[in-house]
Amino acid sequence: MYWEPDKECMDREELEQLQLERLQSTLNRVCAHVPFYRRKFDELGIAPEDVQSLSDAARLPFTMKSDLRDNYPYGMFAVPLREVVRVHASSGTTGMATVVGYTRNDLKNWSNLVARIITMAGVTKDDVIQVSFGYGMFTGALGLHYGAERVGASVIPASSGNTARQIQFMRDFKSTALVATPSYALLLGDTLREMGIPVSALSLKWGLFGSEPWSEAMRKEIESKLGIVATDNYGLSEVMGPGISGECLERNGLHFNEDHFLVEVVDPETLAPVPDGEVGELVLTSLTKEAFPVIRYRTRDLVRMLSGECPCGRTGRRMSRVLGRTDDMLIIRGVNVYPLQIEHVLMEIEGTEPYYQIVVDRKGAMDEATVLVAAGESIFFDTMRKQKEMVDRIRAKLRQELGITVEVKLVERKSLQQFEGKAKRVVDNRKL
Ligand code: DLL
Repeated sequence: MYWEPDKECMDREELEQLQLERLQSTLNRVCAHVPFYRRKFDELGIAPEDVQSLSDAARLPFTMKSDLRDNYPYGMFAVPLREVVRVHASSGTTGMATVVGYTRNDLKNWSNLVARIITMAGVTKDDVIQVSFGYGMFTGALGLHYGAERVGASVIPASSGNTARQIQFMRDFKSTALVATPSYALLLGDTLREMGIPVSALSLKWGLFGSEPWSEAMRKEIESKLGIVATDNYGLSEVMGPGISGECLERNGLHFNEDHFLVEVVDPETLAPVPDGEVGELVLTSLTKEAFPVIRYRTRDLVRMLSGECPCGRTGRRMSRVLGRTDDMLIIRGVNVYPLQIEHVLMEIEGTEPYYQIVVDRKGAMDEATVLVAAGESIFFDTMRKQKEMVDRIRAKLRQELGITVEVKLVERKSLQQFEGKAKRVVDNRKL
């Protein structure tokens, strides 16, 4: 049920007092040990002791990904390297990677927070948990791995790739829980079918998915293909990795581990706070991290804070699933488009599969977008007329949802690039 009930169900007033104390000590730590923060605080004319309430946090400087890059590799560390026992790096798909570090104590907190997420998703020490994230610099695999060991589950460090072998592990080792990206979970489900293995041959019960955006419809698809209950969990390497927030089995939003993170949602343009229920950029401050504390880190992730209590009894506030990223918004002929909007449309259309890619080009002064959609095999045996009908239907729905016309091409799933980790949904040739 709970991993640490006294923390997860803490009285709000008590929690906020704890947050304030921890915030103050974090501010002291960064001002004493991280020149970047000392300079920022000086520029703004604030000192750690000026922060006397949680609302004072709004006066603190923001931290951006570019700040981490400018201080590559160790400039943002608040402890000497001798005290760092682990280093991770973010994928660095755009430019230089960012490097993060953990002290022994940070690792202890991290595995504990992941243990909370795992427990709230239904997994116990009786489960066999297969971690199908790529092991390496990515925080996902080792993060979930140590959290699961902490819970006492039997961990299978399968890593990602070799999909047929993953399924063999699942079957032979009787895995009851799967950890992966949602897109890889879907691929595992489809591969299972192709191999002619019924879901009943597996022992899977739970799926813990995260690290990329996915829709509610995608959840249903994965659940039916793998015969599991699937939950969403969220995190980012710059702030810790997985373990920042996760869904309980009520599945009505992701609970934050607020005793370790101060949560804000701001308007990405004005940086002013947005009220609960409205979409804004998630901003996080670490409250207990020793090696790599971050103050008001702008995650670029767009979320809504949910109000009301959760029947599970946890008092940690909840966020909606991630609705998009401020930097994966495409501007096509002046209109804002999020890849997740396209997923929503495709999931509603019978005969398509939730594998897709958006290719954007510029012809002269004009943007042209093509959505490549995987269609079930049967459509390719149909008449041209039937295929065209389907393309027209998708195009019309996309026009309705996005407000612009895009080209649609039906392709076989295998002709689309397959991903074992985070799926790359957008190919923007305008930036090349
Ligand atoms: O993806 C940490 C993680 C690993 C979280 C495993 C959950 C499970 P990064 O590689 O640094 O860290 O990528 C962080 O991935 O800013 C989001 O844009 C996205 N992301 C992470 N979790 C979710 C989620 C890990 N549940 C970036 N839904 C974040 C949507 C997510 N997007």
